[in-house]
Amino acid sequence: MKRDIEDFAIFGGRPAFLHPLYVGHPNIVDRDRLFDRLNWTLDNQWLTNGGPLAREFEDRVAELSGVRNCVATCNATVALQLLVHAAELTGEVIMPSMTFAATPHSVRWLGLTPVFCDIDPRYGGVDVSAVEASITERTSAIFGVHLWGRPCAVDELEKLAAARGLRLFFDAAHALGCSSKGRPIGGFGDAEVFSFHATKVVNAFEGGAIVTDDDELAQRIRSLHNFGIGMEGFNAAGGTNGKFNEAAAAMGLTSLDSFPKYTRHNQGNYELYRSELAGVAGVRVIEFDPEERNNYHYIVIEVDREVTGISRDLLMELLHAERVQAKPYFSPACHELEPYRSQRPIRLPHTEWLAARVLAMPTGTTVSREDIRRVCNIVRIAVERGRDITARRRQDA
Ligand code: T4K
Repeated sequence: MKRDIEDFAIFGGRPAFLHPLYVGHPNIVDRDRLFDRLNWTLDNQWLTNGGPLAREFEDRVAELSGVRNCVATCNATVALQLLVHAAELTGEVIMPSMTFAATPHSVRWLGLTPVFCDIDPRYGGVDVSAVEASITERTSAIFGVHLWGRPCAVDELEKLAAARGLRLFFDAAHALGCSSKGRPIGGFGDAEVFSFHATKVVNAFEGGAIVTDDDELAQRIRSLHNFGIGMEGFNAAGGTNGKFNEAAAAMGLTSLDSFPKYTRHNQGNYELYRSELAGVAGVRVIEFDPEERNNYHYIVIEVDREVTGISRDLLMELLHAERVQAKPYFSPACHELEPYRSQRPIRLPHTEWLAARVLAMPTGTTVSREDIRRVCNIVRIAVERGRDITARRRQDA
C-alpha cells in the first residue's frame, strides 16, 4: 500500500503491480468450448465466406439487439465504411469529436467530410442542438456514438434526422447489450455498428457487425462485404472484402456464451470503483443509468484538477509508473488529431473540457476486486497529496 508520495514509483518507489493491469485486456473465454468450435471448423473445412459459425454469430447478435438483420464483418471500422458506401452517403457527415478515430476515419476514407460537433459534457453524448446547428445543404447523415456504452440521445436524433431528411447511424462499438429507455441498442436509426475487437466486452479477436431492420440495406451490405457478389451477380456499387471468418466467429460465439458473466463481473468492478472512490474529492466515476441494461465495460473517471491539484495527465503518468495502464479515452478528441486538426481547425469547448479530464480504468474479468482496491488506494493518496506531487514533479523537471 502507498502511504506517502515517496512510495510512488514516479519518485523511485517500487511499482504497486508486478504485471501491468490493462483497460481492454481480453475477457477470459471458456477454452474447451472455443477449441470444440475450432476443431469442428477444421473437421469440416469451412473457414470463411459466410460459414455456419459466422451465420450463427449473426443470428445471436441480431437477437440480442432486437433487430431482423445482422451482417458480421472483419472489424467495426470496415463495417462503418460499408455503411457509408451502401447508403450512398455524400458530402458531410455530422458526428461528435469525442470518439475513437475510427468513427471519422471511416467516413474520410471514402472521400466524405466528417463534421465534428460538441457534446453534453455530463456524459459525453452528442449535443443534439449542436448537431442541428451543423446541418448544411451538404449534410447527408448523422453518426451518433454511444460513448463508453452510454446511449446517446437516440430519440431526439431520430426526430431530427426524420425532420431534415437525413440518414442516421450509430457507432455502437462500445454498447453491445445496452439499452436506451428499455429498448436494446442496435435497433435505433437506420443501422448501428458493434465492434468485437479483442479489447471489447465480447471479442472475436477482431470483428464488427452492422445491425438493422432495413432489409434492403442489410442485403446490400452483405453483398458489398463480399466483393459485391449478390443474388444477381456483381453489384453495380462495387464491393470490398469485409468478411468475418470462422475462427473469429468461434471466438465471438464463445465470448457471447459468457457475456452475462462478463457483465456481472464488470458491474461488480464498477460498483467497487464507485464505493472506493466515493469520498475522494475531485474524482467522479461517470455513471451508468441503473434503470437501463448496461455492459459496464468502460469504467471512466473524471478528474477535476481544480479540486485535486493533480492533472489527469500527471495522475495517468503516476498510475502507469505503478503499472496501472489507465487510458485517456478519448483524448485528444478527434478534432484535435491529424488530419482533422490541420484541415478544419475548430474549437469544441465541452469536448475539450471533458477530454482533458477523463481516464478509463482497468477492468474486465482479468481484474480482481483486490486489484481495484489497490488501484483506488493509489488514486486516493495521489489525490490527497495532489498539490505536493505536482510541485515535486515541477521541481524534478
Ligand atoms: N468506434 C469506436 C467508438 C471505437 O472505440 C472503436 C474501436 C471503433 C469504432 C473501431 O472498432 P474496430 O475497427 O477496432 O473493431 C483500442 C482498440 O484497438 C479499438 O478497437 C478500440 N475502439 C479502442 C477504444 O481501443 P487502442 O489504440 O487504445 O489499443 P491498444 O493496442 O492500446 O490496446 C488497448 C489496451 O488493451 C492496452 O492497454 C493493452 C490491452 N490489450 C490490447 C490488445 C489488442 C490487451 O491486453 N490484449 C490485446 O490483445 O485502441
